[in-house]
Amino acid sequence: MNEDVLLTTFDEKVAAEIKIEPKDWMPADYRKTLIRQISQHAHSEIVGMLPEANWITRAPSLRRKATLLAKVQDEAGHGLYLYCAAETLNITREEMVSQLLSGTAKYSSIFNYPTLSWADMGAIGWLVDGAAIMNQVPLCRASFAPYARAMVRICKEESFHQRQGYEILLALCNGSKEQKAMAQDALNRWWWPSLMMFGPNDDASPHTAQSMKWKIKRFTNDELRQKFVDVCVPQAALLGINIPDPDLKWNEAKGHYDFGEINWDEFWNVVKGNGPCNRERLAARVKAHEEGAWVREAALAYAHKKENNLTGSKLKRAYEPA
Ligand code: BYC
Repeated sequence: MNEDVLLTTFDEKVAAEIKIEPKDWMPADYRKTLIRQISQHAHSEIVGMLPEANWITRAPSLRRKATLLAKVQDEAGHGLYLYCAAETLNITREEMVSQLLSGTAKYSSIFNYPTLSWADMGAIGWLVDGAAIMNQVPLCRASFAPYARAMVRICKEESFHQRQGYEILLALCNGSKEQKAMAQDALNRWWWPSLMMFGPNDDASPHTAQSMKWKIKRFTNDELRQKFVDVCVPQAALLGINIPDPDLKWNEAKGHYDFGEINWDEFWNVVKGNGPCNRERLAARVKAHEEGAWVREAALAYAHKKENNLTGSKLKRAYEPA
């Protein structure tokens, strides 16, 4: 079939909300955009394990430890579903991982900030997972089927993560003066980086317009950021702590909260690799990859052995009398 016909069929499917499967024809740039977004998303899940893993051994109770452990493990699972979804687009896991480890692939800016107190586990669950849900629920309707399918399960788990974080903060805010101050300090440090998770403003976002046309993204970065601010304000009020933004106020005419200007210099600085923890995060991933080499080799050796055994038993069966 000629390329124009294929493109028309593709556009019609997207317009009719028919999902694109890996074996369907797709424009080269659609494939490229998906590989970029899904692999960066997968890397974010994997690197995102590090700031919270930092607190597993220091969780204040066995219940909190078990919950945090389960949450961090869920993030690993999310990374794996996403790498699998990206692999259907004709890129290997090895290629993606090597892009992450060499620093050529991005991952979410948020994971380049340090986790300084136990309250940060609460703030990450509430704000970081909360922002992730806001961004990811619409991705369950992404036009590329394997991405959309992966997002359904991920979102269910993220919603549990968000609640465990909020519950940590609720406990701290109903605790001693010092505990409440810890919660406030965590909100002060995580609020702005959480808003940055949604990416640059729409007028500075090179990919949004096309990704919206392709129905990969269903809302723009600014639309999602606004929804996030709107849901967080009453949640902060319930906790009794203050969002660190003097410009935050209800705008009756818009039916939304106005909020202050994000520090975009800080955002781009972190994205370019110069945030407080970028080097530490990459070094941790490189170390884990190197130390895990024997596991990969053992798994491969086992797979080969099993393959040969299977061939052997099939051969044996073939010669057995009926
Ligand atoms: N950090 O044109 P734009 C999670 C890059 S949650 C770093 O708007 P797009 C988790 C962008 O990649 C976090 N880089 O791009 C939660 C692009 O650079 P390239 C992960 C960012 O793709 C809790 C450039 O800036 N979530 O996993 O249309 C615990 C221009 O941006 C950021 C996802 O990945 C950022 N914050 O929109 C553990 C969700 N923002 O590629 C884990 C899926 C932008 O041209 N991804 N950039 O070099 C998306 O929805 C979209 O990719 C984004 C950006 C909204 C993030």
